[in-house]
Amino acid sequence: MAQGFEFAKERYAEWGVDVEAALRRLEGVRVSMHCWQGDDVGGFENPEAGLGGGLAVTGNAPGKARTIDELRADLETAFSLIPGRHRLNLHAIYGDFGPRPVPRDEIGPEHFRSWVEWCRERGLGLDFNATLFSHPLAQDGYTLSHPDPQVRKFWIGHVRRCREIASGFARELQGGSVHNLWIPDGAKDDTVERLPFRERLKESLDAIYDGRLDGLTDAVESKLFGIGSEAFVVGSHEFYLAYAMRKGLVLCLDMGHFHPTESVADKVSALAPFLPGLLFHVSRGVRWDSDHVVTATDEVRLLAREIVRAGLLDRCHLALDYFDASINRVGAWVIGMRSFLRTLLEALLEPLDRLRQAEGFERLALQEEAKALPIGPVWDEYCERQGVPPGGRWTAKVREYEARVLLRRG
Ligand code: RNT
Ligand code: ZN
Repeated sequence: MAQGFEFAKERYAEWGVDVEAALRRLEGVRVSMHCWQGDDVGGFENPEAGLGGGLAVTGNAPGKARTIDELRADLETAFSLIPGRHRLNLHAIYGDFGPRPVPRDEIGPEHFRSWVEWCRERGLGLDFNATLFSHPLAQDGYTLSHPDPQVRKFWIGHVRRCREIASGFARELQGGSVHNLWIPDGAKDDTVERLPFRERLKESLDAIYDGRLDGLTDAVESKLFGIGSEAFVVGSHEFYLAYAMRKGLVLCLDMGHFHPTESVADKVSALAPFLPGLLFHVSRGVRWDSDHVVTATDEVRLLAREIVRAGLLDRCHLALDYFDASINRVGAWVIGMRSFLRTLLEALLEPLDRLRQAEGFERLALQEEAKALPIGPVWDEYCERQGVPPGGRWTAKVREYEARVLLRRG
């Protein structure tokens, strides 16, 4: 047993918190870990093609995964250091395509069969994302809202196939599957036309979401700005909020996709009464939408708390979204997953009954005192029970993997 666990349990009990119940809840939480941290959003379609869509990865830490086998080995190492059973989040460019290139509007379940097997063997769920960037037909900045109907048709075909593929994941694996759509469409500088782009996007989405697919959760992701789309983003928050409400889709909120002083946590209760569910891309924007590795920042802790306080854990899909190549990429995954899970544990350990009963200054006072409750030993105990190293001991494993595998990749 982790040192101090019994003591911590008693402290929480004094505040009316059942630690064992919190640990059981945490065990049921499945976070979707994004494959793209492992290879700087490269994928296996055409690894030479540069990253597009205004996404940027900085850094050149050695050992980037170059093949599907390398990415799987890295994922496996990361998952072995993360407590609990989780999900994998794939982008369409991560298919097992074989030697011949497959056009994006021709990809199918066969290109993801080996991923399904890989996940099944490891008890992982699988989520999916259409890839509408890093492609010649996305180069001029527009995809589903493109003025050329042929370009729109190509991308509609791609996303329709992606939904089918994800629905297949839901049939084959536990826990359904989320397909999330994010597109790069927008303009670097002041545009004359805005409405026609949004009308075309709406029309394209109607052609994509023309019916429900079994086990599939459809999510759409908005953005405020991107590199190269500073002046105009077709798929803005208002656009997708309206669309999701009308079609009953899940709305994806990426923590880097809002004005810096906007609270994503506050949006949870504002949106939940109107939408079937919410998907979060947990990310860390440093001064801008920089996609830094997730850490236990106030924003993330507030989000976790709000989801738990509002009793929405079961209606929320939780996913990570960041890409950092300046540090060991496996370490980057583990830091983000462990930090986020720990913020969820912190939220599950909140003395909610006491806080709800408190009034006036006491409400604030108790919230402050509760911040000093001893979560450390409870987290360590959870890690030990889940068979992963507690505390900071996991970093040695990543160092060892770096020396044995990553540094030998050349
Ligand atoms: C881009 C969005 C999107 C991507 C991934 C790779 O700003 O956040 O979710 O990060 O699809
Ligand atoms: Zn995102």
